[in-house]
Amino acid sequence: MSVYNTLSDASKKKFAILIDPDKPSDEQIIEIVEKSKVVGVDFFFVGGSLLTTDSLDHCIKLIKKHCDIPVLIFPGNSLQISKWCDGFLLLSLISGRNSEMLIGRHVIAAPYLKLYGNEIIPTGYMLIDGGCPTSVSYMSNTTPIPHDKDDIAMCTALAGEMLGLKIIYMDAGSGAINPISKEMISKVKKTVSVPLIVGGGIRTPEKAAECAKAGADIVVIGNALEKNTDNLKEFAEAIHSAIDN
Ligand code: 1GP
Repeated sequence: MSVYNTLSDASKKKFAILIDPDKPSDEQIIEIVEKSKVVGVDFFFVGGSLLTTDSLDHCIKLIKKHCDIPVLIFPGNSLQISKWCDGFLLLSLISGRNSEMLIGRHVIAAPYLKLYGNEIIPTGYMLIDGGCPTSVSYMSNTTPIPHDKDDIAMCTALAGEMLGLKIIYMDAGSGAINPISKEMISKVKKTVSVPLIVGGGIRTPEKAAECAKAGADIVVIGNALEKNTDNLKEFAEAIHSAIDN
């Protein structure tokens, strides 16, 4: 089964853990992987707005050595490419108006992605204002969609789907103060037919459940599990048991 087919399987909500390969030690990665196997985490997303070490390959190989959970690259820039991943979220930053993020970086990455034979998932990536400047808004030099402008989010997602993008990722940015509102998630979900990923600033299982119930097909948790994996099981249960409101 392709990674995209797994992402699009609407029979249950999915739980993705974001790992910034710069941050955790090998022991921390192994701990999170072992716990993830027990509770049925669906995906690992690996990447970051800015990597300062040469650890992407190592991180992916370490995860894959310890589990069969698909590892997708969630790239912060065109250097974040690896032949070891199971899938690659080829992000077009459709909430912004920076042509480098819409097509420029893709031109640079495309021959390497072809060489490595990665499964490509064309992704409409939408930044939503999370109440504070985030690394991704600064590094991408784009303005996020305002937190309460549901109509802009809906039309942006719709345009992305019409352009042929296969998945929409709405992100308040890692460490956002305010996660994306359930109203916006719900309206975007009703507007598009492609799968919807939601992440950024989700710190509790209750909030994760709220996002999933509002319509997120895949909920991404990063920071909240980075240093403390105690409630990984609760996150998994909250997401996996959610059904659309
Ligand atoms: C950011 O959606 C991810 O791209 C995860 O965000 O680290 O805030 O959970 P957090």
